[in-house]
Amino acid sequence: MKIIHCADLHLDSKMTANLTKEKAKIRKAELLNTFINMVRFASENDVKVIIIAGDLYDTKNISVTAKNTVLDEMVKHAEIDFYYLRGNHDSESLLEGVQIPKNLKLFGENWISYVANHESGIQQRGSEIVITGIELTSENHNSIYDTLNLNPAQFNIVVLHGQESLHKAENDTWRISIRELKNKGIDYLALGHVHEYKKGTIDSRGMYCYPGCLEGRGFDECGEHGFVLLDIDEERKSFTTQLIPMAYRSLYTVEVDISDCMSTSDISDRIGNCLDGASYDKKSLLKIVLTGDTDIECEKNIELLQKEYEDDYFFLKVCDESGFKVDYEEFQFDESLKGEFVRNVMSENAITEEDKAKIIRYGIQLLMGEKEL
Ligand SMILES: [Mn+2]
Repeated sequence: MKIIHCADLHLDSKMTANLTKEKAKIRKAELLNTFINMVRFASENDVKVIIIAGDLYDTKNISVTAKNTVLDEMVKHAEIDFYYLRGNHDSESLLEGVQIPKNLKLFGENWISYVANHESGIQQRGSEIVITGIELTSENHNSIYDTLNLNPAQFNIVVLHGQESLHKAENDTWRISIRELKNKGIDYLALGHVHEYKKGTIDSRGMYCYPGCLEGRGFDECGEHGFVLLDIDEERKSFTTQLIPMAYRSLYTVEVDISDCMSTSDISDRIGNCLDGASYDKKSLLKIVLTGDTDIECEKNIELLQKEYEDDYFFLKVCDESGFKVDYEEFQFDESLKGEFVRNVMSENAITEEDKAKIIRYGIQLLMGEKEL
């Protein structure tokens, strides 16, 4: 049986951190459309189950569109069972006043187990896939390890939403101890909460996995995003997993070392080389980070660089994290105003080295005739 494991879709995220209102609106629609695409993939590839391991929505106030779209997709695809376990961002409101579709299975504050694809008759042969989950609360998060009871003869998928770690934490509801889940008969632990793809082993039998979010939203969610596809051989109790990229757009942080550049034009060439080498899709969102230390006399106009490249991608911003290097020996015996200025700043003991470099940089820029800094 094929099963999709997704999490952290954060539908209805504001998306305005980097984007204009108009682009944020487009991006919001794309997030929702990627959910539709995932369900379409499931339908076309004979996937029987979609597990949503929390944070389907980003906020409590869900738009009518986002709510309707998710429920309508479920109703339209009666051949797929949806297992939805709520995360720390989800609230009751998705299900308020709506008729729960027959193929939507929910979890609660106590462990609940479902036999996957129950109607198919597979369970009669004693080779069921059982999906078990619990929504963490401040009351239950310490006791879930003792109350979990699985039949080791079955193929066991356990669903949880929280941060994996070795130990549990008394005061942290959203912490999951992998160590305490050892030897419980788990084959696959379907997790949500961590926004990038991550997997590891629980014990000699089982593994845990975070699919990461379905679409990257900010530059802390760079790179490839999608869902995990499990292909389970119920008879042999063996399975494979695979990350299927599904995101419509990707985000990338591109570091560009500008150490020996002397002008905006030099820096632009350097950026151009990096972008050409990586060949990012035009749909991408890019953050160019300038690094390294330039000469204090380097002429550098970030706005111009931004303008030069921003139309080539859906979104691009240039962040200057480069510093300056001051060749003090060069100014030691310089009799010009510049030399005098540098020596004055250098002799100030109350100023940090980093600040000295900045002050010297600004002073030199002014002396060189740059009108606005
Ligand atoms: Mn979460």
